[in-house]
Amino acid sequence: MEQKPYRSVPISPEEITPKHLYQTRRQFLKQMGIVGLGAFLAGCAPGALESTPGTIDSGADALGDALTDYDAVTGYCNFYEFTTNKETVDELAQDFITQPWSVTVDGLVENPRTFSLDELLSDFEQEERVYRMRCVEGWSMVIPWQGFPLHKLLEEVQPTDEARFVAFTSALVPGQMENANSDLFPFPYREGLRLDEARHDLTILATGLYDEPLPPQNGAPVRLVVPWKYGFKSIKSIVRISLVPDQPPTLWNTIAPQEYGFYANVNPNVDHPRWSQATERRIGETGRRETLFMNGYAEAVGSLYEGMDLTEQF
Ligand SMILES: Nc1nc2c(c(=O)[nH]1)N[C@H]1C(S)=C(S)[C@@H](COP(=O)(O)O)O[C@H]1N2
Ligand SMILES: [Mo]
Repeated sequence: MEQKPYRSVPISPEEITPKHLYQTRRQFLKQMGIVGLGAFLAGCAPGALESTPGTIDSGADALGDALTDYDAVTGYCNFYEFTTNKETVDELAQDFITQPWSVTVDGLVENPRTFSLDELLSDFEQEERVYRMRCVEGWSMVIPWQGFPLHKLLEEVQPTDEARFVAFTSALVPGQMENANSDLFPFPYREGLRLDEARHDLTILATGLYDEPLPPQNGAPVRLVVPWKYGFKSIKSIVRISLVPDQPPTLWNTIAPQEYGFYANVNPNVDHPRWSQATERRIGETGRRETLFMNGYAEAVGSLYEGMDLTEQF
């Protein structure tokens, strides 16, 4: 069961470890032979998944999969508002202005509210979550995020009984994003979740990765992470979260509904019309791995989809 074991790691914005310090610390742990121990335990001991959740310090996720290198996590990105070239997003996004920033939460809620970034960082305890990320294109990573469960934000605004879905919108800043006026993509980027998916404890708003504030290319200053769904659901640089009665339109589902379903749960048995989803390339590894149903989180989230035909509602 992967829903409960994540321990809370309170991080105040002042305490964020600069990357070089973090790397020094990891080097030290490595020399001590400590890095990888968590992975070893998780791999061997039955029941270890409960007692040994993935952490940055263990260098692995709850299945014992090694963290993807910082340079790959931040250097190989999808952020189409800037470019469709994964390897130059970091350069093109480096001057993206993320301060001041605010996220408006509105729609079917008792207490509509606009949260400043500072409020998101200080009003919600920041936790560490090490998650696998599986892109619909067939590559994957293991990323240590910092952030907080979306349900904590939803508790603040109190969705009404009519609220059934949550619609998310990314920032769109023409002066700063090269593709902002692209004819190919109807930006702003939009995504959505069913309310029960949004309230699941695995669903987080991420504000950092590898113990540093989110780099622009990874969706600074705040982005969604839904680890059991294809990466495109994990919308970046969010400015608006609206509670709505009906399934909201989303960018990929609007452009190509046969290729990108609204649910987009990772599923090795449902192929993309143009390629198989049975295997994936873990960045940093050679060869391919089997793709896990619900990206390996089925035990935690499977009950959300009881009674649904996942090949029809993909
Ligand atoms: N606003 C916005 N969010 C986005 C995207 C995007 O192009 N624009 N790409 C998505 C896709 S396809 C993936 S796989 C993930 C990639 O996140 P990462 O680059 O931080 O690994 O972000 C998702 N969120
Ligand atoms: Mo993706």
